Amino acid sequence: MNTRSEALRVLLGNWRGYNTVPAPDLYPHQWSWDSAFIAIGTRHLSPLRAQRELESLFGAQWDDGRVPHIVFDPATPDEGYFPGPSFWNSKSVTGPGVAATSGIVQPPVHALAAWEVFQSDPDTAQRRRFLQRLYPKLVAWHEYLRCRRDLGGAGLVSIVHPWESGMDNSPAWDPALARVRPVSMRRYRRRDLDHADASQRPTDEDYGRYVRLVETYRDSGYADRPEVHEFAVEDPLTNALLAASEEAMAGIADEVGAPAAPHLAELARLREAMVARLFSGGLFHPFDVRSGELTEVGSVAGLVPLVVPDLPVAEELIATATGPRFRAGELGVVPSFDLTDERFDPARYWRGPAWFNIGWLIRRGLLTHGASKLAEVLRSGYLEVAERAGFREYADPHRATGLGAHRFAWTAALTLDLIE
Ligand code: 2M8
Repeated sequence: MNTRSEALRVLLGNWRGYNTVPAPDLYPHQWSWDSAFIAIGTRHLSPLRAQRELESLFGAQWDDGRVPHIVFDPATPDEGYFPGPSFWNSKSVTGPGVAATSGIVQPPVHALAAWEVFQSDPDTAQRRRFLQRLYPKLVAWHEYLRCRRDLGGAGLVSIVHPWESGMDNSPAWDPALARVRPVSMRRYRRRDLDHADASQRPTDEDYGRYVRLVETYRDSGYADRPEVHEFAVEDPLTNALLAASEEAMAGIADEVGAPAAPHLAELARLREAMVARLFSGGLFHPFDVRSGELTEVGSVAGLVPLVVPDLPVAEELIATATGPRFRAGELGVVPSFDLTDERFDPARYWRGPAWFNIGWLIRRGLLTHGASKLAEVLRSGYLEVAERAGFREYADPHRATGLGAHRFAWTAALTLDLIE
């Protein structure tokens, strides 16, 4: 197959006028961090469309600055995805006239994407005042995370639901999630299993806990008081992407005539706090705010801080990435979980399979830190998976078998970016 034209075909097929759905059946709405990765690839197809992708997402931003993790497509019936708009009941907070959304967030990779999109076609962007309009929204978004989500008091962002990590059923969440009482399955119906193989998705027990956490947050009016959150974890990936996005914000600020220095100061502050609080044994780990302990498991989220410029522990991270726990150099892709841990599962979602967005981020981090050989190994490794397996949601890291949804938008978008 011609990988480039197939990737374009997926992006065109999933485009819905203002945004791109991650996968037509399984994920029929707009997802926050998906849109950022999709924009990064779509800029090679149409920089204008890439700008629209981000603009439509920020069009659904809440007054408090949060960018919801799902913006629901009004043309898709409520039961097309669970939990749908009626379950989240976001309009009770945002009021009518605003798009129905979820009330949780996803990792803040948007400023980084906006800066990449701008650079691909500065003329169109300047004519449309793309960055001028987006910059204040990005500032409000980062402020929400910094001010409302520092639940641990260490200057780091806490996620309050595993879905906020983007790595839903990672074993990294198991200990914190175990304290949450699952909602009975009789009270809701999973829709994901209509479209995906149960052995490649989170378990029913996980889902019961995800639903409980949404209900509690929703019933509090989506308040961020610490006592509302049974699950509160400082996630290395979320904080690393915020730091990398602050670097992008410095570039954006320069472009729109705002001071860049506060963004660079914020980047430095986050980097220092992350290393001090989350780094141990060659990897970053999540800090469980409720137990007051680091969860020392080998999630690939712990390698993503490589995207933070001038990271003082980059060499240790690269050694872990290429060592027995992730074997990135041999495999050409990065598994989502420690290969040597008994919980590693090559087919179950975020418990082992390799994902394109994570590979893309780690490759970027390797380039940032001068490890260009390994970066190239990953680039060709992921391209080979796309050629062999098509644009699947994730892949078995050993056999490179494609798994999960077909025609998955960020896989197509990031493949395009790796080709260009
Ligand atoms: C997955 O998450 C959603 C919930 O947000 C789900 O399982 O239904 C994750 O892989 C997440 O990272 C991704 O953004 C989303 C849509 O692709 O799907």
